[in-house]
Amino acid sequence: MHKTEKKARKIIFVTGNEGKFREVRDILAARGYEVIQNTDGYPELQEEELEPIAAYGALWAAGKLGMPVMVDDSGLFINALNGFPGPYSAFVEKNLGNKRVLKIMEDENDRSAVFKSVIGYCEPGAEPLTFTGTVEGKIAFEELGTGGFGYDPIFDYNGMTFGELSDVEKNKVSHRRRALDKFLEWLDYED
Ligand code: ITT
Repeated sequence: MHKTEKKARKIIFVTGNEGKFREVRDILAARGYEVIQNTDGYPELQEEELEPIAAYGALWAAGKLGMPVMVDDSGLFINALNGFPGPYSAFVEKNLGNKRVLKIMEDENDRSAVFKSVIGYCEPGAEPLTFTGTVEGKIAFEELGTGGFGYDPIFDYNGMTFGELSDVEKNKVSHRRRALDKFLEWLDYED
């Protein structure tokens, strides 16, 4: 069965985040996959690591929809804050926002941070798989740029924030791109 699914080269992506969807759609389109957004959501486990959250979400959504699905659980891990906001990134973005994060970081000399994206993929009745991508950068001192979404304006990668990059430029180097490269390697191998 999953051979037929693969040949259709359509992938259901369960996410309510338009920014993630846009990036995943563009990256996978370039490799011949059509990504269809599903906004039904899934329960997010409370875990310190993103992998079990993505794995459970994909398993749950595949069971509910009865078809292969992917999810993307991601987060920003700031070293000076012991990895905060990490798995709480969505909550922090919604309730504090970039300005408050910058405020917390005001007196920190160690600005290093890691963006992480974990793609969870599951076919009904099978075990979920995860593919992890990371990118290292620095927390900027102010919000810069209007591109991307979420934490992009405060994540400095080699002297420019992700918010200052076009989607095309961000998609060449991002944590999401790196996770999707691993996912694509697996998908293409399975074909
Ligand atoms: P779904 O769970 O519906 O996919 P979400 O926005 O709740 O969407 P997460 O639980 O994975 O997603 O939370 C990740 C948070 O980190 C969220 O606030 C995102 O906006 C932010 N984030 C993830 N990837 C990002 C990126 O590439 N650039 C900037 N912020 C990002």
